[in-house]
Amino acid sequence: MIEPGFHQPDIETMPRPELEALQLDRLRQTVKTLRDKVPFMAERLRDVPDPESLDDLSKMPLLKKVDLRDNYPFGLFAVDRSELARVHASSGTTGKPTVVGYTKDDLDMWADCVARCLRGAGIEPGWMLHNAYGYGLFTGGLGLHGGAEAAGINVVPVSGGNTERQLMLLDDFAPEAICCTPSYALALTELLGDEAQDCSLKVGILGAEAWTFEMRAAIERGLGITAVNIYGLSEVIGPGVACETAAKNGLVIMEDHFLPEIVHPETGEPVPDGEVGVLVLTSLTKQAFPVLRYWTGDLCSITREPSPCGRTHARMSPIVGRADDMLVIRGVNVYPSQVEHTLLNTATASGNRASPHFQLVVDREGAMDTLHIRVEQDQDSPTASGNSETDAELAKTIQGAMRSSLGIGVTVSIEPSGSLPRSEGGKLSRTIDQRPTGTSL
Ligand code: DLL
Repeated sequence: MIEPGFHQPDIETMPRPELEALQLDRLRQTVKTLRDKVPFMAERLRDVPDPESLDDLSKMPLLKKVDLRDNYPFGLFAVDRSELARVHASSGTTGKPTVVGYTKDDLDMWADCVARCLRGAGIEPGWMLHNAYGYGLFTGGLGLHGGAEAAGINVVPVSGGNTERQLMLLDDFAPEAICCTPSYALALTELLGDEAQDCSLKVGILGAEAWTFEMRAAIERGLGITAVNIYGLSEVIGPGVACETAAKNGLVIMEDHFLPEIVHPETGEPVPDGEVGVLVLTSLTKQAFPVLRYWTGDLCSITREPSPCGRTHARMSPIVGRADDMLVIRGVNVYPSQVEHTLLNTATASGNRASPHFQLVVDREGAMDTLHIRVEQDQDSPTASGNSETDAELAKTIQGAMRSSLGIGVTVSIEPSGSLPRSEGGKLSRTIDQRPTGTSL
């Protein structure tokens, strides 16, 4: 039986009135920093009074992904670039990524948040953590890494991919804990087969994509572990904004650093605790890239009831969906608009042989998500002959372009011109998601 531990018990169990006073103080400081240091935000906040209470937050302007894109790369940072200790990035809605920055203090705060997640999941100092999240611009690998070090957990920086080597290291090093996306955990479970039962793992910290109760059951049964759900997004910090404890009763939000609101997806008005809406997050202590009311696009509900384990911070439900068309494929965020952008550039570069009509088919093979892009032949192109050799060449060019812009491998097929659905006046969904639906975690 895995028991939740603590990393910063005084903060994690702080009485709510004290926590809320701290939040208001920090919120006022964050607003001041934004007014003083970020011209774009100073303009946005020009006619907005300072918050007198936490309830005033809902009267302040929202920050959306498009604002980050418009200020690419460093326009929303509140410190000089010489004060940055690190930058990360995640996929944007067009070809450009969303860039986020950290000071040394930000990195320490982030590490403490992730350390709370790891200890809460029942991982003990001195255990070994096999970290199979990708290291690089993605926040997963280095985010979990910093948290493990802060908690005194021995971290193996395996990163993603090379499954053969992962299996060998799991066998040889005998780690007690693993972190990776749920779909990768399921893939490993299936590959290990009967051997999975003998593996050394006790705890899994899985997230970066939505998963289901069925997936959790299969992973826990297969590997003989307790698997907890970790949530986060680069714009706010990365992994560790919230995480389930080993008791698995909601994802505890690190509320002394991130102030959550749930708002109606269309009106943006606050919805009561317990009701599903869009999660909006405000950072309370970040120095390099403070965010006020960041619209995550993730749908969930929250409760502020204290948890049986003594934690007083609000807890969120698992993410039940997205309010926009972002797809999360093998933990990587993909926007149809980003595919379109890449396709248009490639089409021009390749002599206009592809049209801007495309369809995304998302599926699951074994445990892994797959993305297939169907692209229409441009009927005016001189090479639009339906010639299979030219088509194969074009598909290969697009595949290469997608790999570098989306950061994941995809398959591409060239379809006859006019064969893909067109909008009939209303919204055209360019995505067919054939992944089996289970009960969302
Ligand atoms: O995915 C950070 C992360 C790394 C979280 C490792 C957990 C573990 P981004 O690449 O910016 O950051 O993607 C953030 O991924 O807005 C959600 O839509 C989705 N997401 C993240 N965690 C979960 C989860 C990282 N546990 C976007 N359940 C978010 C469902 C998740 N969706």
